[in-house]
Amino acid sequence: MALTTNKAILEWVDSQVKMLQPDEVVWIDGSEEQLNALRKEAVSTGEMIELNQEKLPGCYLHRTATNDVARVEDRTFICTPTRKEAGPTNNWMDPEEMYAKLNALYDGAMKGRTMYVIPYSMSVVGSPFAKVGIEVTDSIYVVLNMVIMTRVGKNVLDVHGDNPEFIKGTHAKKDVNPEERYIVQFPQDNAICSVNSAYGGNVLLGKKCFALRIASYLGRNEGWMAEHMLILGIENPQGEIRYVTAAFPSACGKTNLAMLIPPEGYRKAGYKAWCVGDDIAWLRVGDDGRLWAVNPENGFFGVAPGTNEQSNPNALASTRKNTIFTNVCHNLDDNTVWWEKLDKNPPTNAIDWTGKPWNGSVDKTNGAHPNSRFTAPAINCPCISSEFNNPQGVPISAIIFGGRRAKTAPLVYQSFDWNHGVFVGSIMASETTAAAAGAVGVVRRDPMAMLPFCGYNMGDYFGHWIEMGKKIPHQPKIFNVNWFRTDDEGNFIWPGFGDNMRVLEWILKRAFDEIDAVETEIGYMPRPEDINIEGLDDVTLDTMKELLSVDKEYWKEDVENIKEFYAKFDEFDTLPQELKDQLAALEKRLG
Ligand code: GTP
Ligand code: SPV
Ligand code: MN
Repeated sequence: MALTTNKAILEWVDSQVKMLQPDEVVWIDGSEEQLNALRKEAVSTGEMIELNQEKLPGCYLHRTATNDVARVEDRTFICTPTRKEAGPTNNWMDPEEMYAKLNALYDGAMKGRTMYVIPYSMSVVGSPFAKVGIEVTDSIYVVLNMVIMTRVGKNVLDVHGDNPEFIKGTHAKKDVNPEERYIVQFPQDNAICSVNSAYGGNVLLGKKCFALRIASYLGRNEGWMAEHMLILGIENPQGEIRYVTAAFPSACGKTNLAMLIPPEGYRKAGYKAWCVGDDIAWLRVGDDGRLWAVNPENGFFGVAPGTNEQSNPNALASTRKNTIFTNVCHNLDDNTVWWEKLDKNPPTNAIDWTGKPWNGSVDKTNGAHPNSRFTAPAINCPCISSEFNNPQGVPISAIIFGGRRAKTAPLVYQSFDWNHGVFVGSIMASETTAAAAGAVGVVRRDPMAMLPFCGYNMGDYFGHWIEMGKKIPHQPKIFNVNWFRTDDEGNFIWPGFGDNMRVLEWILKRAFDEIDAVETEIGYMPRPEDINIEGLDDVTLDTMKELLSVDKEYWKEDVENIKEFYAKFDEFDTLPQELKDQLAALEKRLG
């Protein structure tokens, strides 16, 4: 039975039923009863495996098809009336042509199946900044993940009333044929279409498709920003909490930094860290002239491999109940889960992520897929911020960009000002990871970590950043970090994880004008002795000198590469003059 009398929603759901022709339509009201029935059904069909309910209460395992394990950027489209609006970095197709293609794929796609109608809110239900979406899907896995990742249920519709505005999301699993897989955004229509996938970012339409691609488009029109950023609060011994956001590309450390545990010396002194978000931030200028951030999500869709008691105990703790694991290794001995680097004892009697028997003591293959994930409720996180459900969000003092760079980028530097900071974000580059299908470890430019997520012309997106700067009387300072510098043997030099607190301390001091810096060609930098290395065994002042060194030859090479990247925007001439000037100034400083 429909859970609303909202005409616009009912009409749209009707149109979906006509097209997809499901046998049955079920509205998701968000009740535990209904969800429990769905869990039972998914277990009975083998879609999900119920894990050891003593060790992992409320936890389930799901395996996707082996060809459906990551976002598919080459099959992701922004369909705007003109190619110029989508810009040179997005795949584009004429909306009419794309709708025709999708309608053919969707025609009767749910025959013999049930269509679930998921009403959900991104951000706190009914808050002035929340936005409502309806996703229809034929996958229980999608329903149960959306319930964790967003705010789902009848109350969303009740609060929404007759409001005709909502984001339409259509997902049909079909037979997950990669040749006919499409992830499509129609920004002008507030519509998202996904077909032939059942994996994460491709099908949990509230996440990348809505909260980044569609929201970035809305943000530009409405004067706010949707960014691929974590939100973190650092509490000092005086009890004052200062907040930062950080944009790193997929699988480059957002969840880890967002849940950081300060090193022992800091904890003893009284420092604490609070997680507000680990992947997406919606940013607005507050009445007080500061930039405020909310996390529109309600859970974490985090990378499992590498998560352990040392690297990220808060993430691990978050996954101990009411969590869905996707494509991890199934330990048959005690019906639990395992992934690479969870501990040094891989199970010997297990099923790997592909569904085959696996023995960790002899098999050289991965037990878990490198992009295997956990979907965990945010409230599970021991360090979740008390502001997590504050509809106003938190005020941001620093914006941090970063990526995986073996050599070029130093551990940390600060931009000279806002526009230079936008430039620093626009020239971000990082080695690709398993979060997206395709080659891993190739350096590519990924401005603001938004290359796969910007819902319109990225040149205009840079322009929006510059315009926003003018509207923020108390601008956050902008920084760049690189946790991934390597030595000649390819080992990471910086210990990373909790020790990143040492770099955050410098960043926050700079944000509040509490410490001087060295002016260099690329920006302001700490003196090597300005980063606290007390208690670190393997890091000396010489290590810090190396981590903070800037090789001008690498940077001159980088400038050539940036020019090539920027040249992409010549076609529609959307690159702001401010960024062209910044690049020329950098080249001049490098000599
Ligand atoms: P998405 O969810 O894809 O957006 O990824 P993310 O940015 O949240 O990345 P996440 O924190 O899950 O980290 C991904 C990988 O980077 C994991 O394998 C981590 O172990 C590794 N990693 C994270 N932080 C650090 C760090 O400070 N140093 C090093 N060397 N590795 C790190
Ligand atoms: C990312 O790839 O940046 C993720 C995972 O956070 S997904 O939801 O698949 O996009
Ligand atoms: Mn992400």
